[in-house]
This record gives sequence, C-alpha cells and structure tokens, in this order.
Amino acid sequence: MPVVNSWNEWDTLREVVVGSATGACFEPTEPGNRPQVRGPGDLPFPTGPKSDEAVHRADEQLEGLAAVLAGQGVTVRRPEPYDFSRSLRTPGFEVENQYCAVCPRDVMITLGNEILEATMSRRARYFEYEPYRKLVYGYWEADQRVGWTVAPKPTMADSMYRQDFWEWPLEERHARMHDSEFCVTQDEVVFDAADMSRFGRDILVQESMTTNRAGIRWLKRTLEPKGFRVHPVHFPLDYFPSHIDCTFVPLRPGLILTNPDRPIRDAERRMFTENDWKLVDAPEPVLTNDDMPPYCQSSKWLSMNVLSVSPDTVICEEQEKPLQDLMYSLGFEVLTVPFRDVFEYGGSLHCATWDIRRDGTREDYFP
Ligand code: ABU
Repeated sequence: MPVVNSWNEWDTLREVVVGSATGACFEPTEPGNRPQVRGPGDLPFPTGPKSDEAVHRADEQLEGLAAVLAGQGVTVRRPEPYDFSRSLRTPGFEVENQYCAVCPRDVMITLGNEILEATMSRRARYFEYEPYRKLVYGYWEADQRVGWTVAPKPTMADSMYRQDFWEWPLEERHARMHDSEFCVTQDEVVFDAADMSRFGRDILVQESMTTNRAGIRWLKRTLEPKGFRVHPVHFPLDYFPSHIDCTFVPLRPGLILTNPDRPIRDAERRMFTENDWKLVDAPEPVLTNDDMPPYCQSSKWLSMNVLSVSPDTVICEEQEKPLQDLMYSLGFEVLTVPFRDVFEYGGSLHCATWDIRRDGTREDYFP
C-alpha cells in the first residue's frame, strides 16, 4: 500500500497526524473572522499567545488522543513547532498574529494517494500548512506514488471579503445565505479542507463561510479528471456554516451521523437515500452552547466530531454519553477520551487529526 492512502472517513486507520496546541495564539479579528468571548458582557476578545496553562491543558488531551490511537496500533505523527505569535505582512494583507496547529483537518486532506493543501480562508491561517510540510516532504520522498497538490493561494486582500457581512441584520443574513453569500466573495478560489468529506470516488464539499463557489469549481476541475466526483452540499438552516464535520459525518458504508439542527438540502439528500444510506441524527450534546469554553468559536455540535478508527470503532468525547449510547446501539465499539480543553481551538477529535493512511481503496458507493 502507498505510504499515503486514505479514500474515506472510516476504513481502518494505520497512520494519522494529531494536532498540537504548542505555540497557539488567539485568533485575531480580521475580515473573515470576528471572534467573540462567549457569555455575559461584551468583553474584548484577547489577542496574542494563549496562556501556558490553556496550552498545557489542550496538549495533555491531544497527547491522550495520540496515546489511545497508538494503543490501537495506529502510527501517530505530530506537527513541527511553529511560532504563531509572528505577525504577517504580504502584498495583500497584514495580520497581528497567526493561529495554531491544533486542527490539521482544516488545512490538509488526503485524497487517495494524494495530499492536498487547502487555500484557507482567513489571514491568520494563511501559512498553516507549514507545521506539516516536513511530514509532507517525508511522505513525498518516501514513495513516488504519493501526489502533492497545493491549491492557489488567494490574496486575502480586503476585496476578497464582504466587510459588512458581520453587521448584516438577521433578516438580511437569512435572505442572502439562501444564495450562500457569506463573508468571502466569489472572486477568488477559497476553501478550507474541513469543508470536504470523503466517500471513495465521491467527495462532498460544503459551500460555507470558509469555502466559496470558486473553491468548489477549482476542486471539481482538479479532482474530477483524476476520477473523483465532487458534490457541492448545503445545510440551509446553518446560518454560520464552516466545516462539514460537525454537520454530516459518515461512519461506515451506508451510515451517516447527521445534525438535527442542520438538515441537508432535500435534493442533495437523495444521493444517499436512493442508494440506501441511513441518516441518523446525533442526540442533543451534553455541553450546551452556553456551557462552551468562553474563547471557543465553534458550536455545541463539536459533540459529533468523532474520529473513526475503523468501520466498527469510533472515538467519542468522554462526556458525550448520549452520543456514545447511540454509537453502541448502531453496533460500534466506542473508545472515549477527554477533549473539552481542545474545544477553544475550534475543533474536536476529527478536526484535530489528519489521516494519512487507512486500509482500502477507491470504492464507488453511489453507482
Ligand atoms: N471546526 C468545526 C466547527 C463546526 C461547528 O461549529 O459546528
């Protein structure tokens, strides 16, 4: 098997990258992101490096995940240290600091025997591929069957964003989001890797705040000649869509964990129902939106951001008992790890990993 080989989200995992909080900073305010402190009051969102304590707590939980994966016989790799506190100045923009390497899933994706680096959509994440480059070179040098594609970098200049997006009144937001108009314009190719979900020959791409239609066109034109089929998907009740893996999570052939607050567009559901796939709603998360960590910009649905170790084994967050019960009832073996201290970095177990090698090959699940 090539050293890079992963065609879907569920086949038996052999090698994975687990993110790291070391060096992490608060995400800065920029045209594509307006982070807010959760809870009462209108506290300013902090800037610069996260506290040593917050980094230590998250790193402990990431290491716990790495240990569980190693215990399952999975080879675990980690990103290189990177100084995220450095400011950036490019011809298109300036930003005071960068973000973190907690969520490799957001920027890196394995599509079969090829590694793809996403454009990313936010300035503070422009160079987020860098902590993974040494690993990528290693795989690319080790096996000539390994492909490596880097998506075109957008300017991330002011003109790439709708600056007024964040001030749109709710009514306007609802009206415009039905045309999938968010903070990023349609002029440049923009996508985060975490808006994609892999089903063998078929790849779903969510149109979102972090992936625009030009990004989806680029993915189609790049991947379809290589034998993939790229399907844009939409979840019209998600008013701030970003990353598909808290919304529509395939668990094994024929089974998808779905978000009851974010049903897929009717026409897009048919691809699954007409091929006898079962869509099962995730239970209400234990952690409510009000209980999420104050600096976390993600939703309570991080609960369903599970990582599949194989078609019959899944890793869930330790406190999400209703989800674990659902998984048992669906016939899964369930492994658990504590992970809530990672949430403020924007992801849970799927986000914080990037699978390099799984068993299996490219199957056609939707003939
Ligand atoms: N990075 C995943 C966050 C998705 C969500 O908040 O639902």
